[in-house]
Amino acid sequence: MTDETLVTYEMRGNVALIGLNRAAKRNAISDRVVEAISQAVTRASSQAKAGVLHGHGAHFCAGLDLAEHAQKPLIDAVKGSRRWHAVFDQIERGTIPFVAAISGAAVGGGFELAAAAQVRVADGTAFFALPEGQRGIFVGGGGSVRIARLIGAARMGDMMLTGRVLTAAEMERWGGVSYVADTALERAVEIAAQMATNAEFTNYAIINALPRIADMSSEDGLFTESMVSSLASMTDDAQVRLQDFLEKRSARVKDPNAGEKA
Ligand code: 1HE
Repeated sequence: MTDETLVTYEMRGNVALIGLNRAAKRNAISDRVVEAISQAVTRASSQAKAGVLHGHGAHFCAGLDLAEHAQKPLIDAVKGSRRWHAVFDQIERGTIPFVAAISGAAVGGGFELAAAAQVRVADGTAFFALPEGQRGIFVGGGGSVRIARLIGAARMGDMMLTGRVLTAAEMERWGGVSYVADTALERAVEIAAQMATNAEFTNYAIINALPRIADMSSEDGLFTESMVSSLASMTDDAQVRLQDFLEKRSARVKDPNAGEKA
């Protein structure tokens, strides 16, 4: 099997769809899958304005390929985990925003992959678990940082200690997904297409400045925010878009309650 078939790549308008394609193994992530994700993300970063991560078949991703992992010497396990970190970092702090479309299992490393995207959409078939405790291993794909920040370290610890499995609705209440939709992939593509219409510099700043500012002291964060916002205002894109608004050529923010007002 070539790496192109382990992970599919499709352009839809200016959105890149990156699909894990090992349905027979529930899209478990082997070393080669990690490299195929990296290649696809690199390609999307130069060709697309937003990306969608999804899984072919019924499941998003069953996590680390346990068959491959069981054979690994300690040093290869460390190198493997560090490679996951580097590749998932390309998604979390790259150049374009990503939406994870979650159907079926988002388990272990699958949830870690979803946590690297900027936005997560799940449908009614989705379920979330961190069964590392039962497998005698630990998260190694960045979950102890990303998932802990997303849902809180206490909830993540609960998932890992008890092995509990959460539905999409439960994970939405915990803040681990932002949207629950009828069809995760369709909704994710819509959201990505919307993001793709934003100013490129602003998207870049959202992706790269927000997580860094979250790691800073308030004082450093506020200073960095002033620098980034001033830079954004200097772009040609900002000048054009601000004029468009002032001269009533662009859409206003839509009031979701407008229909109820009589
Ligand atoms: C796998 C994997 C895998 C399935 N590595 N081969 N992840 C887990 O502990 C989750 C393990 N998987 C499952 O619990 C279930 O497979 C699912 C709930 C996701 C799906 O269940 P089901 O009934 O649809 O499929 P299945 O029959 O369990 O699996 C189908 C095949 O996929 C089967 O192989 P086959 O050769 O017998 O057909 C499974 O062995 C294979 N398969 N999941 C390898 N994960 C960077 S650190 C991250 C740490 C973690 O990710 S820990 C969590 C690992």
